[in-house]
Amino acid sequence: MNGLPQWREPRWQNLAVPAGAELRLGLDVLAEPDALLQALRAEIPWEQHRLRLYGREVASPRLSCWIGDTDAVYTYSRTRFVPQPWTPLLAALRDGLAALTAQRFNSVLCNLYRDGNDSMGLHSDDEPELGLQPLIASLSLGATRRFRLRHKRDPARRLELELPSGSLLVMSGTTQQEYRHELPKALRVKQARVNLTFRQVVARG
Ligand SMILES: O=C(O)CCC(=O)C(=O)O
Repeated sequence: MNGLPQWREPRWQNLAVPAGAELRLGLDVLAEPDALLQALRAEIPWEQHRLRLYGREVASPRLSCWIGDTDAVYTYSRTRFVPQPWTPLLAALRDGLAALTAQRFNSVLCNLYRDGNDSMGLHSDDEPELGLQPLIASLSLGATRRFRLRHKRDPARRLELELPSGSLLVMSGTTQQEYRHELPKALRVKQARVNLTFRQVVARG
């Protein structure tokens, strides 16, 4: 890949979205997603975060990095993350996504799933510093992985999606208030995947 990411007109999918969730899935939003993944693997200062689960500290099953404006401090899993500075590629992606979604983003949580053993457990992005109805723009690069959404109280309201390389999932409205989401392990998957969730932190965490 030469230089900055090249955007394409998204192909928006028709999704049978359960009540209370607002989701849009755009396919092929980037010209060279796999080359972009390689560039981001090299450019981002990946870390293995420590998470607190059931009173124990465990190593997160993926590599991550919280990047953003200096005041976009974010707390999740009872850990406070001070942002790393924007890299050139992430700043270009942020600006492209702002144009595509008509929303400003001051931060991005980057996750690197090295293969299908890496995962993210069921959670919602409902931290107070994201505001009541956050719009989260989630870009996926590399291996196709399954994404699951489950209502917090009604087990009948659920959705499973495949997120291919170069796809953009936009979550908004009451999705985070009403639903949890996860990226389960997929042991047959040997390739890496990078996921970038662009967010707007509205108050200090
Ligand atoms: O990797 C994914 O698609 C999910 C990421 C996610 O749930 C998050 O960053 O909150």
